[in-house]
Amino acid sequence: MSKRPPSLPAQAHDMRMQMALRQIDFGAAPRPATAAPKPQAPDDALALKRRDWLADVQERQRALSPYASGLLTAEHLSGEDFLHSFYAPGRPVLIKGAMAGWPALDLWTPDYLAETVGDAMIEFQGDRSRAADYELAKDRHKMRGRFRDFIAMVRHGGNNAYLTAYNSAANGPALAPLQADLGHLNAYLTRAPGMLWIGGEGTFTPLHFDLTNNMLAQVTGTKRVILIPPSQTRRLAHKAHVFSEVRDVTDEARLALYPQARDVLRYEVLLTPGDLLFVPIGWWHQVRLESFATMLTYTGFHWPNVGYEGYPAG
Ligand SMILES: O=C(O)CCC(=O)C(=O)O
Repeated sequence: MSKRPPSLPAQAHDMRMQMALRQIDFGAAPRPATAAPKPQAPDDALALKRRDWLADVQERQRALSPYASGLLTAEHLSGEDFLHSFYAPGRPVLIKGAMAGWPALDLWTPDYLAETVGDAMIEFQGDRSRAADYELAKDRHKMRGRFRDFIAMVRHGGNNAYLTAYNSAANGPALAPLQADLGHLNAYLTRAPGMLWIGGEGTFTPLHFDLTNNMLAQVTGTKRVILIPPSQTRRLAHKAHVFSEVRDVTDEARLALYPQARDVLRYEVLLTPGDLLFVPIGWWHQVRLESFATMLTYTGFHWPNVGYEGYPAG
């Protein structure tokens, strides 16, 4: 008689796997993050080459599985699944349906916004057509005006004026009447308010990454977002702060200047009303408005979100 145990059904195999993972401490409390590593010495070229080599090898390995690479779309994503599959691994995801029922989705037209906020004074980013570095030199472009006039300026398109997350600290009281039109995303986020973006067709945010994890919540209109994993950084001429000299990976003129960016690994998403896009810390992104658009960026996740501490800004 054979001594071999009978083969296990698939479920039992799963259970064994889970037990094994527990034994190697999978269920233990997370270890505190180690201190930020010292920045690389600028002359440590070999170390940088080795790091880039590993990033390429790992990206090729991820490409073996559609579950491990690519941009997934999810519906009915629980907070726990979001944490384990996306937030903790630092992987973007497009979440559909989570904003269903938010009154803003029906209400936020340019006319409604202008009527609701009226002549309250707001801060926005202006005069952007004058200088290509309008994101890097944010402070130089801060302007003030009546909200109604701002809407009149952006409703017909152009990249000259944009109300951005950077202006949100100054705009809290003026924009407060819009709060009642927003719902909550309790599975992923605390009740900390989001930061509002309002702009017209053709508005463009150049390629950069953020020092926090961000949840983008599209309310009105459409935005085309290009996402590029951190593994591609060496192709993106990363010099000033969190910006890429390439600026726009769809612009032939820029690609002619930075040809290494032509074959960068990238994902493209069209954000439509009611979509959430999770953009993990360090993921490059550029955004183009394809119509008048309003969106909120949230950073108040239920889990730590403090990557900016210790960033070697240069
Ligand atoms: O929507 C935009 O123009 C830019 C959004 C963005 O970069 C962000 O929220 O991190």
